[in-house]
Amino acid sequence: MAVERTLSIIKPDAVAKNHIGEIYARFEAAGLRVVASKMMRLSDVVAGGFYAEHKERPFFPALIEFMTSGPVVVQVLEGENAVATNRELMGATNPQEAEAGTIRADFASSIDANAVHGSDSTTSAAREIAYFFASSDICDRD
Ligand code: RTP
Ligand code: MG
Repeated sequence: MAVERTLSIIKPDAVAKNHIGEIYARFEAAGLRVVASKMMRLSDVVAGGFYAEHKERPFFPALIEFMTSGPVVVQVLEGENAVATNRELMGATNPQEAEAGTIRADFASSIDANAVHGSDSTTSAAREIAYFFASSDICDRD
């Protein structure tokens, strides 16, 4: 198995509900390491650039409004198969379809307020990590 990195965002709903620590605990229990992390408020421009692939979708305005509605915590996770491991921990986009025990099943309330983002491929991960972090922000532990 390959050691990968993935970009994770704890979205405004989960930050507002004080679930940062519980979500970090799930990453760590699954063997993922936090190797970079910051709390920030996304502007319309930053959120729009991050989700540029969805610009033409009907849900785009609601997505940007939600992602800019409060602070988020952005982190780089590192570990074996980090992209797929994190997507498994997150569960389905719609929390009503998410498997029991996943982050979205336990902490999300709707398809908009769905607690976390995770990169969907290693290609997306590379783009998304570079979008938020300089390579000097990422802390290897060896
Ligand atoms: P994310 O990018 O945030 O990790 O979520 P995802 O891969 O599971 O889902 P994606 O298709 O990339 O959609 C990005 C976010 O847009 C919202 N969405 N709403 N109303 C809808 O049909 C709809 N579809 C997507 C969700 O909040 C989703 O997380
Ligand atoms: Mg996505």
